[in-house]
Amino acid sequence: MSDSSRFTITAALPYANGPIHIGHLAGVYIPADIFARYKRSIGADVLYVCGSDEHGVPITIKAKKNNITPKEVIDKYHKIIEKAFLNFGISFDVYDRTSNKLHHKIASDFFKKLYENGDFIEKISEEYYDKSENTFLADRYIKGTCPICGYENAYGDQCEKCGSSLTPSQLKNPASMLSGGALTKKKTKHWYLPLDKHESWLKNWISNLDKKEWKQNVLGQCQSWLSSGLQPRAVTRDLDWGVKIPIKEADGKVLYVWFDAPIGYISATQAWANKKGNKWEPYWCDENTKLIHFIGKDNIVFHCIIFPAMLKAHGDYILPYNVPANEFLNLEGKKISTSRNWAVWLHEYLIDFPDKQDVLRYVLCINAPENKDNDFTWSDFQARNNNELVAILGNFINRVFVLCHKYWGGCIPQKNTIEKIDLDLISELKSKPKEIGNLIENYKFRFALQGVMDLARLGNKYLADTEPWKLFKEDEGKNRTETILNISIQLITTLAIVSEPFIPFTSQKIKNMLNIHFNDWEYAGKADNLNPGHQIQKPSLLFSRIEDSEIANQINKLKKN
Ligand code: B3M
Ligand code: ZN
Repeated sequence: MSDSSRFTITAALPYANGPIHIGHLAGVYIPADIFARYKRSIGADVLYVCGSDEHGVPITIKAKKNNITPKEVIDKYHKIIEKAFLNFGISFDVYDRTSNKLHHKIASDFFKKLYENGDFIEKISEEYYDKSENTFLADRYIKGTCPICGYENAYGDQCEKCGSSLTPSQLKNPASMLSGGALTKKKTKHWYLPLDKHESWLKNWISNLDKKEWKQNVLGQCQSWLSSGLQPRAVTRDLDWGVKIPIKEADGKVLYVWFDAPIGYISATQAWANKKGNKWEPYWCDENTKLIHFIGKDNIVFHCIIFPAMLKAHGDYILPYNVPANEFLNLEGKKISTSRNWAVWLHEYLIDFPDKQDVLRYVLCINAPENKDNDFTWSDFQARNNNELVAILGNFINRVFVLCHKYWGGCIPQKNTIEKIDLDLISELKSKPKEIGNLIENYKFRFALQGVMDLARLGNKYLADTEPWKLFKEDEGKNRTETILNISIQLITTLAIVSEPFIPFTSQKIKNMLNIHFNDWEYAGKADNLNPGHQIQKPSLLFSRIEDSEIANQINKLKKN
């Protein structure tokens, strides 16, 4: 079952203005990681790309608040974020940053090409200006009420509640984030991407039949924008932090962060290629490559409308094949909030649970906000760990290893006469990996992970039904015991492979215990991967119980904020 196709998988570039929390992980990075790991294991050519988004107003606001430079902000958080991803086993092929020279050049050349093609329109308009600060107020420097949904804390470029993409002048009751006071207006010239001119091909493209596998929530948002009519959108800003605009009359202006950030996927790919001595073009210019953007729902318009319009205008690049956006994760019934510190930060989680990366990966996947907003609670986290990872997966594997060591010194026994109950298990063993793979292909990661756990459940049931520890005492029974344990070990081998996309640290531990070095999906489901006589290691602990006191501790910590 080898897959020769090529996938460029991107995960939204996090703003380097703060650390990463569980909402980021659940919404974007874990799903993308599962997809990338699975595709690698079926033999596809995968490039999993990400990096820090280091421009835009979120960065300069943070700098101002802390009385440091934007550069100090990004250097600090880029490191923290990169490390958190690494610690959680997010398997990026490259984690770049948009402050890199190469990115500035690529983004600036991208703009230049569109400019020279005449793909922009130029307009002089009156924009909000803060006299006391002597600066224009773009994007997140302005907050106000969303004209679409009425949310009171919408930004000048976007409402995070309903996802609408906005301009500052659309906001009701706009206020400056800098002085908080009244706003004046001042004339300025900007370059606009005429999205209205792209509307008709975008409509066609979105409603195209082979887009059927797009998620409903994503299609729904796209259709609603397209049906209300697209407007030209400014891609330049009067700011001094960002990618400088490569034309004379735009002195003192930079690219809008949402113009340069998605180009960051391309520059990260080029940075990777330069480092490895590989070609980058196959990942962005080959029609057969599938470009998949993993994002949160607030980024849909940028990845399904604005970036495709930019790519199309440029002409050298493929368009996204799919944009599987997730909804939001809440925490203990409330919206995760950085400003109110209502969040579980990854670097803090690791201090309290240093060896439980996979537990968090597991819980965030099995409960992921795939089709609707979902809630993370510490009590659910504890229950999933104790009742599922410990009691089902860990327990099954441990029992089999203990019996193999007790009866045969860790040597895999042979298979003897096969009975119906064995055949039933073998047939489930054969079919499940295909089911799990199909679910992953369709971005149904929760169901896929349930499929993995179902396999472990089947293993436990098989042991409970056959009771090999009772049989070993009789002569006849010895033969049966051998067969049952041989099949159980084969099942564990499959579990090691199919669990890898979800809980890679555990998968590696199981493979170490089994003394195996392969991870190809094609071996999953086989009942004869390991030969009789193959020596396995003593079992080590895969999961451990989480006590009530540890959970109470986490809840107290949250409530203190
Ligand atoms: N940094 C927005 C966000 O974190 C943005 C994503 C960029 S992806 C090109 O929501
Ligand atoms: Zn809104």
